[in-house]
Amino acid sequence: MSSYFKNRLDQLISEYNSLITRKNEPLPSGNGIFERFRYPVLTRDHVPLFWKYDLNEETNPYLMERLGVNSVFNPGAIELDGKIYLVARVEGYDRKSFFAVAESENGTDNFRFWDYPVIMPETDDPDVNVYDMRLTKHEDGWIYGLFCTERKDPDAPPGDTSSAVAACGIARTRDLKTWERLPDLRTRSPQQRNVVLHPEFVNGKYAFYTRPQDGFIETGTGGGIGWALADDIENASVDEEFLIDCKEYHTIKEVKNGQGPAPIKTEKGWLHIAHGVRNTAAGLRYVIYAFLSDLEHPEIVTHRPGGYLIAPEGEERVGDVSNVVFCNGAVARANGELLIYYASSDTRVHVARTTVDKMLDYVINTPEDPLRSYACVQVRKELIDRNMELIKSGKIKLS
Ligand code: M1P
Repeated sequence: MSSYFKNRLDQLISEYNSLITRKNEPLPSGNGIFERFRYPVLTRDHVPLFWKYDLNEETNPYLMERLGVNSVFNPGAIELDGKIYLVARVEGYDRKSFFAVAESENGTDNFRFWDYPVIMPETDDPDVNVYDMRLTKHEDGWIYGLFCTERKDPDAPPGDTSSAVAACGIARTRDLKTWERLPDLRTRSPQQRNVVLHPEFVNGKYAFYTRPQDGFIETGTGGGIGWALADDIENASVDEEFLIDCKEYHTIKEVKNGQGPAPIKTEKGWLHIAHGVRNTAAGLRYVIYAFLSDLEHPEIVTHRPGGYLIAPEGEERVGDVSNVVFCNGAVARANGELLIYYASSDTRVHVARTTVDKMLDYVINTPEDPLRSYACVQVRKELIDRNMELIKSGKIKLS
């Protein structure tokens, strides 16, 4: 082995090992709702060297990257036998995404990819791109992975090489290793993204959170979180789809929104984490929000805290698609801890740590968005009034 090759290999190995063994730590302060962590939990540098480099000096004397990885983001998340698994969206330099499993003992650091990415079978109509898997441990005993499958729009006019059709791909597994691909979900909407399987049967049927939209980018009359039931998962098809959480003028979800992970069952209802998109002069801004729905009727939203839960901050604001945070994976642990995995700017993955109890307090006690500046000031004034009483009575001293 030449000294050049050896030195370069040693350096790559040393950088990789220090990254995947680095301890993560919660950042001080925060807003009392959740805590951020100092480092992202998964980045493109977590991808094993042997996925990118040809390690044979004879065929790669310069030890070049042969198959670069552009980004690692938008993971589904699940806990199995006490370990946390992320099924991440890994995007090659060629812009195609694929899924890969990374595991960690504690869910906040030392995530390590398995040796091989997921080999996701295709249907008769091959996917061009697959991404954003939502994992659901369903009461039927399977673990389902629902994801976006994207293909070129067959009706695109000549010369249009970007129009695409997005649909919901469905696969199931017992171990995250072997995946059985089922037919894509059929709905009346021309496009679907951000489709999520509810963990329980509803009226004996499989229940889906959908995101109907008219175009690939433009949502048109769709764009909110929908709800639909299907008799069968092996040939899933829904007729009626109605919106349970709509996009709304001059809010964090003015342009569109979408369900995040499968909702979490709590004693007070189903806890949902979702993303909302608004327009700005600098382009779209994606934030993460939360809401609660009824235990018996998951399609009925009972609490809608106003505004966002997580918005991009600091380095999170910059990346391939800047000013984006997006969540499609969360894990509620037996000790009450809730780990929310979110990606920033379509580039890397972070964790926010909270508890189910804190989130219930948040969704139940945060005022709804009253939708007008005057009404928002009234809500804030009521808060100030209540606090002023505490301050004036001496029960709270601010200095
Ligand atoms: O680029 C931001 C996000 O855009 C899409 O989300 P939505 O369908 O709500 O617009 C998805 O492609 C998602 O992967 C991406 O993070």
